[in-house]
Amino acid sequence: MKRVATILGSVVFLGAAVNAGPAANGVEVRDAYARAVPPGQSNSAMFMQLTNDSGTDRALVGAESPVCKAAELHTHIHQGGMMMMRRIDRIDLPAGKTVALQPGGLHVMLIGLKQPLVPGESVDLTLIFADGSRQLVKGPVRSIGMPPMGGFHEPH
Ligand SMILES: [Cu+2]
Repeated sequence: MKRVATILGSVVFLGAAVNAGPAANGVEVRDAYARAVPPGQSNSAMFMQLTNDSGTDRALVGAESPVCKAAELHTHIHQGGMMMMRRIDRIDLPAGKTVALQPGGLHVMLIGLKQPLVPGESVDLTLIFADGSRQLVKGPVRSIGMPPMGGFHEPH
């Protein structure tokens, strides 16, 4: 019993130390995960659901992760019949809404991976919001069939 209490205490303490204030921030992050990539691949992406329960519009303006040189906010656009990624400055999080970062849409791009992303491992990502607050997110590495919109042909 005593041990459980100690562990819980340290988790709470770590959370408070890392986050600029998740409660004050009011953005709940769920289902965060990173895409597994084969060794030698230098980029990957991270996905999640962001629910803004704060009652005020928020926006994601950046991210950082120890697994890569730079993390960027990206979206996909259709251009000339092709799906292309584009860097964006912010992802708006309207009050009361859930915004999905998912394959084929918005995502956090992990650029210049410093280590292979192997399924079963976990990736730390710090989300940076427009009001300057930060929130640490941990997500498992998962294998996912990549290209979106059914454009992926699995070799037999
Ligand atoms: Cu991207």
